[in-house]
Amino acid sequence: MPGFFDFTHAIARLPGRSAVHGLRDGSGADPDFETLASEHHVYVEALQAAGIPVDLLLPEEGFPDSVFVEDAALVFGEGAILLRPGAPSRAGEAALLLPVLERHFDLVLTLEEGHADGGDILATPDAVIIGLSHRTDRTGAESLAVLLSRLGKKAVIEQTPASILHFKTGCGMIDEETVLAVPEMAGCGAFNSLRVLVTPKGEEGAANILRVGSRVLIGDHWPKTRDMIERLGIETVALPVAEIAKLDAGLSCMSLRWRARL
Ligand code: CIR
Repeated sequence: MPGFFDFTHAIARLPGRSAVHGLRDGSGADPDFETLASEHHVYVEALQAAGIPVDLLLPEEGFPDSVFVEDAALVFGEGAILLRPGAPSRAGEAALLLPVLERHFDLVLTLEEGHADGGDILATPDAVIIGLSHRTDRTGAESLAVLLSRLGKKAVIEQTPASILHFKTGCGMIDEETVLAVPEMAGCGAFNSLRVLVTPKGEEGAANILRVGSRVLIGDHWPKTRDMIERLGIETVALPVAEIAKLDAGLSCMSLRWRARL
């Protein structure tokens, strides 16, 4: 029987040259475009190697952060939801995804009020956790919870620690019962029914892993976290993310993934 992470489809968007001007906290250096593009390429190949066909969209130069498709929509076998990204420069990104979502889904719902970024949404087998953050407000979270109920999903609203951009910047699912989390999020109430593994000291940046099929994709400079996951008997795939990380991004944000219903 297919498992929770056995996705059958993914959507990603090639980075445009403008991606180097994407949002970031603070005034860090721009990433190098060629390296960022190669990191994206390796990422898409890793999804394909996990058996997931990727619908690869063309770059959108007018939206530097549009390579991070996860933030503008939510996708499930039951249907898709167009979100309302909380950063003003990203507000138009949801509309860009509408055509591709309409190609893949019979049902596309739209968040009509407030703000919510997909990076703040962690889907677990029991519930969809919505993290309030600098990008996701209570109005957006509550409206989203209503839309999720139309897809048969239970939503739980939680707070993201103020120092963390998105809820999933600080956590990611390792398997159906286990979440990897940074220390500040380890006690999160929404993780009560999950086993929580905490990122080793100095490897907090590793938390945004991506489970696809039987593998966990992880940034390539987090050896202790990688060992911790492999000791559970789970295969890991280490990917280069140094340039993408300069834009406060990790592995989940570069794709939308779902399992189509038969
Ligand atoms: C932003 O600040 O919106 C982008 N530079 C990074 C978005 C990362 N998205 C994610 O973790 N889901």
